[in-house]
Amino acid sequence: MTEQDLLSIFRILIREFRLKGTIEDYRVAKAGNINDTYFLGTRTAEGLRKEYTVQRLNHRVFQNPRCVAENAYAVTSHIEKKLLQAGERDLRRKVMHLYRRTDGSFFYQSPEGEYWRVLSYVYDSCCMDTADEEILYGMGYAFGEFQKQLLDFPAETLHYTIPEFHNTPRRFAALREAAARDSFGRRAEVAEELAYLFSMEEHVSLLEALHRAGELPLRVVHNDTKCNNVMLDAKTHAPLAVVDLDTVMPGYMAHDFGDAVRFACNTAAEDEEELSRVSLSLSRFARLAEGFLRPLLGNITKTELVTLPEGVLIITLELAARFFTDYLEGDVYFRCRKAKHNLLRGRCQLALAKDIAGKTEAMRQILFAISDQKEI
Ligand code: GN1
Ligand code: MG
Repeated sequence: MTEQDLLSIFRILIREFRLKGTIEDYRVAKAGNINDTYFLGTRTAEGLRKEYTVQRLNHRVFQNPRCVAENAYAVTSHIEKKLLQAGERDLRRKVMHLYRRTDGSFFYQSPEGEYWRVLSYVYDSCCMDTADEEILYGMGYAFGEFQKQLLDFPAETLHYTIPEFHNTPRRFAALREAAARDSFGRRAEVAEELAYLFSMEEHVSLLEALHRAGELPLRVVHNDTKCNNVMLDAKTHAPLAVVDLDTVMPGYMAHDFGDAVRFACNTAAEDEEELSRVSLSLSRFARLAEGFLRPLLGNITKTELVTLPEGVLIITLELAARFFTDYLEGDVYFRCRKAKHNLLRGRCQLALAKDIAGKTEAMRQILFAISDQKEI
């Protein structure tokens, strides 16, 4: 997309969503493997600076944009109500806001069929891909608080914006199918990795099985709890708001906890090529877990607590399977920023999963020690 095209889209969005001011500048958000995100700065006639988040939704991934918007709206309205009841004054920095067009809709569809939307920008904030242990506590707290705010929200009323998103057995089946097709002749290159993944397959149906047995409640789950989805105060680094609500859906708490740990407690980046650098840091785990559990202690079930470490393993195996599937299918889902990016990501997640598999008991002990401070 050329700069001219982008600027003309911004002008249309300013009109359609009744945003204040005219374009002053914009930045492209670097993170994100699915949507295109921009931060748009405007200036009003009175000289006031305004900032907005503008996104082009990937509608090949999110095939029903209306459902994505309805979920985000329902969840943010609920959180907003909670914050107001608690006397929160800084509402706009504590919960994401979705702008509506004059007809009430949340998307502008361009003549090319692209879906554009406008979200609030959390003022004076930053986000981080990696953080020290103090900030990690705050990030865990933000995701725990998000869960807490939604404990009384009827999860079953939410849409599945991506069907079977964290159905890990289904993800493994998709990997097996992609390997059988081998449309790009890449199977041989990942044979060893696939053999390890499939040797772990028996572990990945635990959460579904417990739910079916009536032992694990369905919750409102964020489903993409990378620590860079928590906006922090630019100066104090205190957590402000959880963003990126596209995958909010019914699910299990272990998924949110697991994904947060998978990303933030890895001693390396998500796509680290030097696999000896990849591992799960238990001290980082302890800080993140303390933060996550703090608002939830007393509100979650014993089974939920006990199965949190399995969530870490399952979500890491699942993402490895997803990256390898995309590699086998010719890199059509995740945005690739370098050659063989999905292969590298898959290998990194696999190395992490191997390390995690040997640390589930250690993780559980840490969780017990934290929860001992208060009855679950
Ligand atoms: C995608 O685009 P982003 O970074 O928000 C993906 C997540 C993965 C993540 C891995 C809708 O999230 O599930 O965990 O990449 N989102 C979707 O980095 O598939
Ligand atoms: Mg996301």
